[in-house]
Amino acid sequence: EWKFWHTQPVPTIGTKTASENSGPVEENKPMEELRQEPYKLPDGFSWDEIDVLNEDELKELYVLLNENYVEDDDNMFRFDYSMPFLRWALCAPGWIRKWHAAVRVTKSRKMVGFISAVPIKMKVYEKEVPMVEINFLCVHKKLRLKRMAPVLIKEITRRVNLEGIFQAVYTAGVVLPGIVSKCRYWHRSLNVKKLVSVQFSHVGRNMTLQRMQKLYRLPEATQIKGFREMRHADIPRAFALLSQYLKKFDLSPVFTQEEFEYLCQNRPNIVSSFVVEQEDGEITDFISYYHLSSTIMNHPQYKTLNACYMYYHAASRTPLPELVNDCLVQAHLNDFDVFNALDLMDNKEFLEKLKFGVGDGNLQYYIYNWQCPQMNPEKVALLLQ
Ligand code: YNC
Ligand code: MG
Repeated sequence: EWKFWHTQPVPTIGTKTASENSGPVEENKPMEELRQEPYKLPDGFSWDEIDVLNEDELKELYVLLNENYVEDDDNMFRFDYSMPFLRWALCAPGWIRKWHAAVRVTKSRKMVGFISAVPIKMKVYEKEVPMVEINFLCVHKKLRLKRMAPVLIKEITRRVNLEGIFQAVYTAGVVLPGIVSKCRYWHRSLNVKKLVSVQFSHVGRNMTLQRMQKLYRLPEATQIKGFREMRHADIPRAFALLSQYLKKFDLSPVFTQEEFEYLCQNRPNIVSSFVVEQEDGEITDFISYYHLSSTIMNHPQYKTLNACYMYYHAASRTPLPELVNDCLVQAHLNDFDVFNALDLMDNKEFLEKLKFGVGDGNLQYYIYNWQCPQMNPEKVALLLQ
């Protein structure tokens, strides 16, 4: 149990940390003590820093993830991150190429493993800490359970430490030592017929498909006066709204306006963002979602589940359920099959009310090399892709 994780600076499973003891598990190492050579891979494999600005290399990463990345518990759906989406997620402000670490078969050059880091400043309780977010850890299906993942994790840690950063934030469906919070996904059906057909949803007892379709029907137009797509000129105000709102949480990013713009501006097929503009021109609310499809693995008719995920938001005037409902209307108009949201931030104010159903499985939030009390999902305000 935890043969690898027990060697890492994370609190052992089950330990409760008092808030006065919050802080690093181990001290930052001086530069001269850091390992200079990459960790050794099994014979026949080598490291490669991939260039995601290069279309061919990005395509290789796309294929690795499309065929081998995260699946649901029943192995029916697998994330299908698009190439532009991956480039967006991996090239957040401050990104460096060394942190896009791939493993290749030395002879054939086939890409069989990947892990990434991008910088992010985090607030954890009262402290602001420069960190990285770790994402897209993937080992080819044929190389599973051979202890390759610990090598990828140690190598990205080494490369991050060499840049002077000693903490990382990440999420995973699996339970590991060092949990900061346990969140859950909720799903709001938009295209009931397709969701039932691909067995994402089921027609319950005492239900019919028709009654279900009626239950989830949405208005054909948004309802809030002044609800519209976010434009470039709205960014300073939306940024101010979000920054203010994020302060009340215990785990939240601290963005610059540049980072906010990079992450939350409208990008076709990647991010959609909206604001509410009052009659006097004031921007009072902001909401966004990102586009992330899944491959439907064994269906004769449907190959892709068009899903979107609620991303950052900040409501100062419009009640949150109304704001999210207009977001659902938009997602439906844009042909998404399902709208997903986590139970973090103030999301419990709308989940049941807007007919979201709880998913199976949790999404755990972790911080590497940091101990602090665990928190409820309501205190978490970090959305990773
Ligand atoms: C996981 N998701 O417990 P023990 S999420 C972390 N995150 O270690 P092997 C994981 N650790 O128990 P496999 C993990 N999954 O012996 C497994 N582990 O201590 C641990 N799946 O390694 C596991 N992507 O190579 C065990 O297992 C050890 O071949 C076993 O590889 C695992 O991106 C994996 O779900 C996940 O591609 C690569 O199953 C593979 O199974 C796979 O024998 C499908 O590994 C895709 C998938 C994970 C998505 C994500 C966040 C990752 C965070 C990693 C931790 C980062 C730490 C911070 C580093 C920077 C620090 C600084 C500064
Ligand atoms: Mg392995």
